[in-house]
Order: sequence, then structure tokens, then C-alpha cells
Amino acid sequence: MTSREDRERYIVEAGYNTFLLKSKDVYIDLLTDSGTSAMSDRQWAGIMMGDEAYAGSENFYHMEAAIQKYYGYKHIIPTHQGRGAEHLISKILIKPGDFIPGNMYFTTTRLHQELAGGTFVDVIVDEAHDPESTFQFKGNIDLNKLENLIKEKGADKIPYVCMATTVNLAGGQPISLANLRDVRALTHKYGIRIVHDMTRVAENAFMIQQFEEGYKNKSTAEIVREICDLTDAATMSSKKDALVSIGGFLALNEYDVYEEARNLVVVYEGLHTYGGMAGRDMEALAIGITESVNDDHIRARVGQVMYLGRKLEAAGIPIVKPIGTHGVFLDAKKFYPQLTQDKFPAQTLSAEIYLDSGVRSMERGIVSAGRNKITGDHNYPNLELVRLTIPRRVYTQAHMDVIAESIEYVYADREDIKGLKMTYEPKYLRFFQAIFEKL
Ligand code: P61
Repeated sequence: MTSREDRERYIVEAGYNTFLLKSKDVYIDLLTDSGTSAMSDRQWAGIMMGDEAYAGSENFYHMEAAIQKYYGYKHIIPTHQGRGAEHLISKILIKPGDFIPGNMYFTTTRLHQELAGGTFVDVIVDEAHDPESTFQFKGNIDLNKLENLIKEKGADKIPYVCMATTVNLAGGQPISLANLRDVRALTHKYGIRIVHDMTRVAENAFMIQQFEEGYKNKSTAEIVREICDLTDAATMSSKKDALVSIGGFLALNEYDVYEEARNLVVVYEGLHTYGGMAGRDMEALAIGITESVNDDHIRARVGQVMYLGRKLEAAGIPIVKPIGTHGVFLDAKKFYPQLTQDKFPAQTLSAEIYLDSGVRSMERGIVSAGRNKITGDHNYPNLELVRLTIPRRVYTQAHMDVIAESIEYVYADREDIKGLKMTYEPKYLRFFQAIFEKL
């Protein structure tokens, strides 16, 4: 625990950027759910069974078998984390001048698509950009937007549709199976692949079970499999759903794409039976995948996020609706209506929450959205959000109460806030390392 006085110093030293705080100076860490979940006793037991052979580690085969069993993809390439898999698939499938439609961008995913010479095109439903819309499946793809893009650019310029479960930057919002089936039919018609960002697929499956007609008697595991079976390939950051501290993979059904990925992985990540992961971490991942689709686990996990969301909603705090699966997203535009977006309202709010209670959150607004790669101007996303991300199996309901109380204090003090100015801006993924000063 720290005093307000300490935190005033730490946040200035961190340039008002919560990524630059030291974790020892943080009380409740809601920066991310990435690699921050608690591993189970079984996973820790798996860690002790690490086979650290350079080639052909036993743990790789356990991990491969778990992925094939629960997700159904045929060929598996391990990577150090999600962006390693994004790098490989972008390099293999995207040619300069290509377009990659997706259900809203993700920072690392879009960057790898751009570095490969492609242009990301957002084809998510309009509701996803409206924090107040209570549409239950804001992760859905707008079929008209997708088909218009295919007609305008030509199917040969679209190597794949990038479909995420759930959509992180929309607020952890799920896609429905009905929509995914339609996307599958449309992409089949034009011979286009679907590459699945399956980082939070179990959470998405749980939302389908709860809210989509016809799924209430299906298990999370069955729904996960149904989602994966409608896609051709997947990138995974195992640090989320799959409950490990580090790791990822690229999963493929097409043999020739797999063959190329298996060759490229040795250039960028490591041999194709470890890809940047230790044997022990692959074992923990194999076990984590099994635990991630357990219905009781996923209900408790999403239930905790809902508990915090409902508490904030009841207190009149502006949040993204419906409440997402991995965190509660505060609407910084409504929180600080006096701030224009170029004064970084979400960055400001994230710093104010830390100052109040030592709770660390993450900006997901104009700083995260970066600059337009042609004009060089800021991208101005409609969603200017602060993410309170809940790690899995770490915090208690009492922690949720403390968080809600702090947000209420910060909300009560919202009027005097003047915003920030950016004084240092890195070239790539600027939000991680940018520096700000108080206005
Ligand atoms: C997160 F601020 N997410 O949510 P890697 N796809 C999706 C992700 O959520 C994701 C990756 C791919 C993080 C970590 C992070 O702008 C940021 O294993 C839907 O992190 O490489 C990661 O997987 C990439 C935080 C990443 C960020 C990028 O907190």
C-alpha cells in the first residue's frame, strides 16, 4: 500500500502512463488479464514436469493434443505469445496492397498486418462503436460492410477475415454463432479464409451459452469447438483464457500454410516444438486449456467482472454496456465531458484512479489507437475508454468493492480535471511507453 503523497510522485515519474509504473507501487493491478491470472495446483504440478529438451519435448505433444482436442485445429506452431503468431500469419498470408477486414482492430494484430504491407478495415457492427448500445453481440461482423469491401477491392486482395472472440477494444464483447455462420457462408462464397483471434474464446462461448438462443444446454467446451470449426486458422495469446503467464500459438488447418509457418517459426521464435516457450510452460498451457473451458470456472470468472460492472452501473458511473467478459470499461468521454479527445481523457482518468487508490488500469482510447498511417494525424476512435481488467482467480469480491469505491471518489471529483499533453511518443504501439505532462 502507498500513500497519496507517494503516488503523486510515482505517477509523475511514470509520465502519467500506467504501463510505466512499478508493480510494487500498485495496490490492485487491473492493467491487464494477460499473464496475470493465478495458475492452479495442477498447472504448477505440470511446471515440475518440464521436459526441456531442445527438440521434441514431451510437453509440446501434450500441448498439441490439448489444442487439437478442445479447439480442433490440425497443425500447431508454438510461439512466445500472441503477437508472435500474428507476426507469422501476417508475413505468410498478406501481400503489400492487401486488405484485412476484422471485427474492430487490436493494437498488435493491426500493426503486424500493416508491417506486412496490408491495410486493416473495420467491419464490425455499428453498435460496437456506441458505448451505450445494449446490443448483446457487439462483436458481430456487419455482413454488408464485409461484402461491399470484397466487391470493391476484389477477393484476391483479401487474404483473410480477422475474427476475434471476444472483441477486446469494443469492451470485451462477444460475436454470436449465428453471425459467425453467416460470415462463414459469405467467405466460402468468395474463397476467403477466416483467421480466428481466439485469445478469449471460452469467455465468448460462455456469453453465447447465456444469451444466444439454442445454446443454454450446451457446454462451454462444445460451443468453443463449434466456433473454432467455423474458421480456418487461429492465433492465440495463451496468457488470457488459457491461464498461463506466457505463451501462444498459431493453429492451422491448411497443410501448405502450416509448412511455411513451421519453417518461419525457426527464424523468429525457436524450433517448431517450442517456439519460444519453455517445456514447463507448454505443460502448464496444456492443463490451462482444459481448465479454461470448465463451465464452473468460466461462470465464476465472468460473474466477477459482472459484479464489478453492476456495482459501477448502480453508482451512475458511465461504463460500456453490456458489461464485457474480461473487464469493465469506463467511458472517459462521459466521465470528463470538459476534455476534448486531444487532451487524452482516458489517459487522464487512468492516472486519476491510480492517484486515488493505487488501482492500476489501462487507457484504451486515442493513445492506443495511434496515428493514421497515411495522414500521420491521430486516429480519433469513438470509444475513449479506461479498462479495469480482472485477472482470473486472483482477486476477491472485496477487492471489487474497493475498486468501485475508488471510481466513485474519482467521479465525484471530475470537474476540476484539465487533461494531459503528450511529450514523448514512440513510433510503434505508442501507448506502452508514451510520456505525458499535466495541463
Ligand atoms: C491485453 F495494451 N492483449 O489485453 P500478446 N489479441 C488480443 C489480445 O487481447 C492480445 C493479443 C492479441 C493484452 C496484452 C496487450 O495494446 C496492447 O500475447 C485480443 O500480448 O502478444 C493481447 O497477445 C496479443 C496489452 C497487448 C496492450 C497489446 O492486455
